[in-house]
Amino acid sequence: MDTVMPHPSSLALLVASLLTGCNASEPNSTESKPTPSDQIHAAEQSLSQLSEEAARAQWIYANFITDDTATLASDVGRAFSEKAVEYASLASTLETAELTPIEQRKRDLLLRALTLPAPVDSDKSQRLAELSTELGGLYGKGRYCITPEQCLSQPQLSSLMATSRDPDLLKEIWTGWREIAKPMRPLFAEQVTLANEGAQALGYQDVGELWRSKYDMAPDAFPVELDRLWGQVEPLYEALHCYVRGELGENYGADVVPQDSPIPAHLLGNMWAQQWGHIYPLVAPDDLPGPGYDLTELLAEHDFDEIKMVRQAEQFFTSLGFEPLPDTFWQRSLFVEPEDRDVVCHASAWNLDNRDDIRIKMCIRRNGEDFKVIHHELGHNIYQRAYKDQPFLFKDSANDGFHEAIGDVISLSITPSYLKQIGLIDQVPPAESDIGLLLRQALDKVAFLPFGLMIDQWRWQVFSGEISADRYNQAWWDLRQKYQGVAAPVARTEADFDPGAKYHVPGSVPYTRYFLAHILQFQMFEALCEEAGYEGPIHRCSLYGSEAAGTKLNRMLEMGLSQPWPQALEVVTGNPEMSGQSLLNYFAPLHQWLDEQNRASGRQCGW
Ligand code: X8Z
Ligand code: ZN
Repeated sequence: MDTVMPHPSSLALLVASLLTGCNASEPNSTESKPTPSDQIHAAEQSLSQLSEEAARAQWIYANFITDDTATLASDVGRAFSEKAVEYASLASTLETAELTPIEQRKRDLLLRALTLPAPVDSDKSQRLAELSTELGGLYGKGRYCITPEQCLSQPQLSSLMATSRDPDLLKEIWTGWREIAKPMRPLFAEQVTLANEGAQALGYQDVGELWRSKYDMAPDAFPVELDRLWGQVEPLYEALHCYVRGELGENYGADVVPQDSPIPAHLLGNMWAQQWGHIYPLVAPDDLPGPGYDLTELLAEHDFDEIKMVRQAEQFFTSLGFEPLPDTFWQRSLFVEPEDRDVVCHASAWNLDNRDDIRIKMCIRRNGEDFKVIHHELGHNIYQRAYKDQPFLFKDSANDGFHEAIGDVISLSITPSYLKQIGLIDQVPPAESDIGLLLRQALDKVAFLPFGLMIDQWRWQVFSGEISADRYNQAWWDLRQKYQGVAAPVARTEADFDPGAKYHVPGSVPYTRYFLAHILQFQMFEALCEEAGYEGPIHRCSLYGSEAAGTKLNRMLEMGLSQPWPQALEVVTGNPEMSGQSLLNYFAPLHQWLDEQNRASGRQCGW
């Protein structure tokens, strides 16, 4: 959602669209022509000043969705995007031989900073801005009414998906939520056409190629790299899928969960079947010694309200040596879903002034899932604050997967020993319970992998025209089946627009970042555990209290986007390559156990 509704955790990308023709460097001024170096510098200064205004307009809209705030956000978005395109064009003409290496990197960043570039035609540019704002608003305002009196918001519906075991109710909620997306379809199709026009004017084949160009490698090499990573972890996913389908079949019956077909998507405890942790009690064998506690229940028993949950997460970061969050964080964040207005509830982290005005915006539910999401969001904030002294164009993560990984590295540390240290449990469960803990973790982290991959596989093909507008939904479910092995529980048609029911599609937030984050977080976690002096099975490690790990992590965070990502990764892991091996190490005992279970039950895996 960058140009109009910037993804807040990558503010630099958003505000790259704020580049203005600052007087000293007007591109078409003929007298005393500024040097390329001056132009980069002027652009950066200008950006830095204007970013605050942009972020505030977006913050207000996302916290108070009305026609008026939509118009204001859209106007600001349009202005940004037009300027960004103007400056990206300028950057492409700059004589690179005259630039220092740092300036060359900044020039390259200007060229690829946008997410949805505005077309040159001003009517079209205005329309693109309106479309992006409207799509974001449709998602934020989305409700499903289970009775005429009871209309539920997205977080409320997600709670039901997590806790209900009634397949009919689950199916109703699953289908009902997707009604919000139907009106998005023509708007989305128009957005694709206009943004592609903008991307082509900048020399990209389409928006997908622009998105793939942001990883310090040729855009064509990036999908190959993704295939390599997915190939490493795919066998583990297939073993988990096989096991879960078998157990769900035992629970719901083979008529509801056929054992040779994809799993019906409404039975996995999550609106999008992207993380399956909520069905742990359903799929864990009765005789498996599990964790012996449930994080949601622990939080309730210890009177954790929304603020206390955030305080506890903050305390994890301070235990690593990071500064406490500023007072303004507590005064200005949104923690609780307001009853009297529409907000974008999907959790996000913001930096409003590119310095210390960091905030989160989240409709926190008092459960274990949101406790982890809070750590995820604070990871964004801590990163933003760590790179605040970088020049403006380097105020971002090494690549977008890094931004998404940091808070998750911390929440991997929410182990039994950590919960004991902070007084939530009295005893650390014995080693025999590790399989239960790992299963619980894999249902979230391993199940997510193909979902993290397929969303942009779909979008890249949409942008390239390979998927035309009359096949949006069919192609979506083809990819859901291919990667995840899940299927819609009711027949879908092209009157539906199921991709629109996932926040990041109407929000125009690229999604491959989350796949990368799920690989990277295990690499970083493994390396930081070693730095902390931890010895033992990696899934039992907690970084809590390790200033050594915090110091090393911070060294990478403060680099921001100043170096290509392999150099940043090397600072923490000693290895400049992404690898699924750490994730495999973490889950190795579970992988073996899943294979044994599947073999013993004579299950036919695959779909
Ligand atoms: O969108 C998010 C974060 C905000 S950046 C809450 N996540 C993805 C999602 O919810 O779909 C985190 C994991 C995946
Ligand atoms: Zn995030």
